[in-house]
Amino acid sequence: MISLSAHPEAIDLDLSRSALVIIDMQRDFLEPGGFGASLGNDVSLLRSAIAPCQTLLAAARALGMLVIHTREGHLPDLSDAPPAKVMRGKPELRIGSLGPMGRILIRGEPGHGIIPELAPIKGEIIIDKPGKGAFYRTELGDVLKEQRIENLLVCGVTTEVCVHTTVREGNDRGYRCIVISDACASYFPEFHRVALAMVSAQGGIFGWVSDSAAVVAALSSEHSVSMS
Ligand code: TIU
Repeated sequence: MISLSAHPEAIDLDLSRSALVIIDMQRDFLEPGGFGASLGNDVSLLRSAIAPCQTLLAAARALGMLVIHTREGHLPDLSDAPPAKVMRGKPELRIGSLGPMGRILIRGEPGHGIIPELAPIKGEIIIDKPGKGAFYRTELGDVLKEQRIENLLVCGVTTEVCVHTTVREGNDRGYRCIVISDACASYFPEFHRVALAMVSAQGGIFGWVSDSAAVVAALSSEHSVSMS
């Protein structure tokens, strides 16, 4: 059991009941020519999350903690992509359109892959999800139940979209969700800041917010740590 410093208050975690969940660190969101760029975003804004995610991943691997990577994307025939999601933006840049990294947000295409800096290794779980939340129409709930996981250390992109949706879904399912602030990022820095504030406000209405330094210190020492 460790005590992790967090907002609105420290949280005790049984590491054997905890998983690191890395949300959608895919080329489609972080590299030029993918889905994020097709929506008009500056994808370079997400790169700040890479190094903190690498640090968390290394610490989790060193401890043998369960690691789960998620990927947002759709089947090539778009049968899992509702028209309400597809029919937005410029027709030539929609989900399924051909871009420089293959068809945008389609499973199996180069752009759908996790960035090389955070490539999964053998034994880590990859959850393919058609929605913003990692629980919706995926096996994540079953995996967590089977592994007897109670706590989710959540990082990835984007803070206010897929990280938030997953944390809201997880919170409703009874998981303690701790968002790792510097290991998340948004195309909108203000949304990132406010999204984090929304998680920990009202006594931690959706969960807790910590940072990668606090998590790594807690994981490596298994002692109480304080956030800077
Ligand atoms: N557009 C945006 O901010 N995010 C997404 O569409 N998906 C994820 O957050 N992964």
